[in-house]
Amino acid sequence: MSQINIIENPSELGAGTRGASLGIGALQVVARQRKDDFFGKYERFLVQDQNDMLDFPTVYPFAKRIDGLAEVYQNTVDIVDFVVKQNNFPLVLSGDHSCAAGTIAGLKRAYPTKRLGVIWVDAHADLHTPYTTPSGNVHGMPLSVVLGLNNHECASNVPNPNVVDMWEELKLIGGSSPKIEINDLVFVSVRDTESPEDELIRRYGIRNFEVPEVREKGTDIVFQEIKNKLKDCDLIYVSFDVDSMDSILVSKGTGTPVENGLTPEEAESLMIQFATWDKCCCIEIVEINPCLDNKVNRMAEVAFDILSKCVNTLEKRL
Ligand SMILES: [Mn+2]
Repeated sequence: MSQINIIENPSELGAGTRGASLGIGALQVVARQRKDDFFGKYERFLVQDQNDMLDFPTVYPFAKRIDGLAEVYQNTVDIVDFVVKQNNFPLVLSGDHSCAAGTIAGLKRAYPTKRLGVIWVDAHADLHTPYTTPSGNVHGMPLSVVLGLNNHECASNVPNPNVVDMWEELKLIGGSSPKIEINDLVFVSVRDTESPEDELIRRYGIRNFEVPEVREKGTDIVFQEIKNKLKDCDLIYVSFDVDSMDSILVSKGTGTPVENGLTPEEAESLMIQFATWDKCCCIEIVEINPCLDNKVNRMAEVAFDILSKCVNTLEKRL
């Protein structure tokens, strides 16, 4: 019988504001305040971060600290692969969302022949590339890494040849590229995008369950529709960026807070249902930033509630 393993990846190299590396600690504070043994009862693995690179300027403005991210991804791949090969379930707690491309690379290494579907619960589409990024922050690019996209059609930047090489290498970490098919990606709650991303969403017809649709149909129907959309996938990875939730209802304790998001109840209901799905092989939660929280540690409290209920559901299933 398989067990949950916690993988902690505190990398925040991809974020534009500082503090996402403290998100895991913020969750731990909540667990301890509630005398919940969440962090004590599962085996835990720590990804080696490269956050000391943040003490120096980056020389790659269109993919900031991409050199350090390659190392983080390699380490993530090894750990995810190890956990899966022990027949355990990787529950990944990460800093910024760039970490997710390393997790997906690890899943692909562990399951090279399986068709992997991705449910991306996020305010953002994370479909930028070094050619299109307005900020250079790689947490806006992880889906392009795993989809193998460049989006030259919408290019506004000319990254230097070193970055081009590193970007192509990043896509190959974990074995092959692309790691997922674009039809096997579903967005939930994406509502803050830029035109190069909108163009990709249009070009490929990426399905986005926007907040009004989730509210109107209800989370049960949305889950059934997602299941149907991804029915040909063998395995499903769920990436939960806490900025998918409404920044007014929850808090601003995340790198890029956005209003008009999911309620905590909607997010929880969806995440629990994803956890019931036998194809769900990995769940990751990202972008909790206690340094930015305008309500003390509220984002971590809400995220911990969701995480605990997901874990209860997983335990019944595994
Ligand atoms: Mn994100």
